[in-house]
Amino acid sequence: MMSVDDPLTVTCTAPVNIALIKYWGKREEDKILPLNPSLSITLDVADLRTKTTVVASKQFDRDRLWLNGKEHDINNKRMQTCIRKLRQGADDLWRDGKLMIAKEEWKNYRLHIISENNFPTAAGLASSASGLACFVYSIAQLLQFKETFPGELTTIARQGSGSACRSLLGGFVLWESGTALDGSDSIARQIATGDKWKSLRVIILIVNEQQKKTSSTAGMQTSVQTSDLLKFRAKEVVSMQLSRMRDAIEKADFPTLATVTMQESNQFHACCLDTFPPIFYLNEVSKEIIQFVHDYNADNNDITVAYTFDAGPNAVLLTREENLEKLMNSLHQKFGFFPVTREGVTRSVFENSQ
Ligand code: 2P0
Repeated sequence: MMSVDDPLTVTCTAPVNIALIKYWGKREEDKILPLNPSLSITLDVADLRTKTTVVASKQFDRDRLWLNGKEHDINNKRMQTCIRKLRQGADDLWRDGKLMIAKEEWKNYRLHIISENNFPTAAGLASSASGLACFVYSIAQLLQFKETFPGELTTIARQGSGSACRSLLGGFVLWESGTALDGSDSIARQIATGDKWKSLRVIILIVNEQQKKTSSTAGMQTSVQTSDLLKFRAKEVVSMQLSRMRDAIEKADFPTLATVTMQESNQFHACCLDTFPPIFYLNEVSKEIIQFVHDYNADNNDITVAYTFDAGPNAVLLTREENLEKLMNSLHQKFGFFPVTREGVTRSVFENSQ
């Protein structure tokens, strides 16, 4: 039997994804099964990303986790579920004799996980998505995890944080709500690559870097309990908007993509307002940006820019390359700041720098 190197090290990066059709609300809390399907675009991993190094050693006395230089408790339920599921997956490989490493030896290994974001954490910029996607992917690499069905890894990342399942894939990504009780069909899959729409650009306007007051997890729980609008949305609205969006992606129809994106953002924030007590993620600057986008499109007599906001005041704008310079100048004139990033949708997902 081969002996395992000690320490073993894997470093991976995972990108942020931005939801165009929003996930808000779970039908099952423990397995993180969503009320409705969602659809996102994955940003280029070069800009907004999490980088995670996992070191496994027999010299370590326990598993430990550092996030942006500060130690965090790794014994939270979600991370432990992900680690357990990944180890189970590796168990199957051991049974099949596909791993060169003695199973008994693995038991003596402990993990040190060092993770850092190159953007504000928990400010509504999808840090939990890239963070948990990277956490799961890095450990999967270390354990040489092989999927037993397509999308299995996304079902594990989903149990770390719902939106994380979408960050395992590039381009346009659909997260199915699924119907199975065990969550095995609530997977994320790519529905179009970034190449499908090379001219698409994403601009991020940092309005406030502070951590949000209401976490997404807590906020959506209260919404599920109290918002009638959220129930109506999940039942009557999302499937229609999803089909319009998929059609728009297929045809590279920007005005429709933009319209549905803005309507989705607005309905998500309307659900937050319909939650009791209400949740306010947008601030006055966010609202000015919304007004700016509608005025800009009206002045141009065309829909050339869209906004979307997640669980925070920061804006994500979508436009096409040919409109980028003019839009950036207008933004600068109006708000006096330049966006921090402007990325196309790309196919780049992970680099494994082991
Ligand atoms: C989304 N958001 O689709 C929506 C839009 C925020 C607004 O996914 O409880 O951090 O870990 O599953 O994934 C935020 O939710 O929540 C989110 P959990 P998560 O991107």
